[in-house]
Amino acid sequence: MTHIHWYPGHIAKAEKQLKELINLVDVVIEVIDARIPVSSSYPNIKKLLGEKPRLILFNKADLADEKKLDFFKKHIEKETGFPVLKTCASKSNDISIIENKIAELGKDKIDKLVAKGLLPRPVRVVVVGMPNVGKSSIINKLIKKAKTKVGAKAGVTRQQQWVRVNPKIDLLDTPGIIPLKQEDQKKAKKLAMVNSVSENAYENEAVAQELLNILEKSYKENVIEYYSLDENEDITLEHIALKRNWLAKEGRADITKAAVMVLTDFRAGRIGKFILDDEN
Ligand SMILES: Nc1nc2c(ncn2[C@@H]2O[C@H](COP(=O)(O)OP(=O)(O)O)[C@@H](O)[C@H]2O)c(=O)[nH]1
Ligand SMILES: [Mg+2]
Repeated sequence: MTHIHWYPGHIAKAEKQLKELINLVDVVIEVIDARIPVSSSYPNIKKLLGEKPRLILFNKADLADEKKLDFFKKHIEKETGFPVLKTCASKSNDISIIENKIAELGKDKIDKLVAKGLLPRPVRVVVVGMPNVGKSSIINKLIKKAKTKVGAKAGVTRQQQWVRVNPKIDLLDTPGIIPLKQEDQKKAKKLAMVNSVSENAYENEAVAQELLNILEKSYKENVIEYYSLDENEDITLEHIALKRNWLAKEGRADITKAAVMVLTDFRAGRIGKFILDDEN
């Protein structure tokens, strides 16, 4: 099995940047890929946020196994004490629910300011998450209606802008990217499956076969049906390639092509709606 590798220097820098962004806000929106609700969450987030409230979004819910997703929603709400919303940033219009939750989560902070004799101000928010989970899509939806750029505030050193989403919410227009750590290879592979890891960091064949192994456990029927496989044969890239007549040299199965196709089909939700994390 190939190892997924990336660079500690980048991680330290990314963590520092993330911390700086979080220091600027009252509420953090953590975007999670609904297909891997545990593997795309950030283990260090509690430490990073301290007392700061968090809104958790299970994004790409349109690609996830709905039943299992409801299990994870309940589980994570109970574990964290924070609300979880299922979202589909590429389509639906659940934005007002997100806005209401943000205002609700930030209310305490604003009340405290007022109690100290300060003027009330909008709740400040940042969107964070691993690569490709839909952070920019969420930000775009939130700021679509909002035309006013509030402009730079003290402490914003880079090119981030505050955008007034509504009178109660100011959003940073740049997301915080959660760095990937390589100590947990199982998790790293699942992140690769959902395209959250740079393609240079892994080999398609290994990741695609691992994906098939996971699907075989919980969603065997979907894979057999989609690729018209024989029930009594193992679900392998080779088997899929032969069934589809993807052949390489000397009539051998084209594993390389099968790997690309399996990952592409899975990511587009063509094989079915799945969750790759275990419920326990
Ligand atoms: N099916 C589906 N695709 C989504 C959803 N949200 C985002 N995407 C797609 O996922 C890809 C990455 O989204 P993006 O917002 O750029 O992610 P970011 O890297 O976290 O900023 C894009 O192709 C989006 O169109 C969603 O809820 N469902
Ligand atoms: Mg982005």
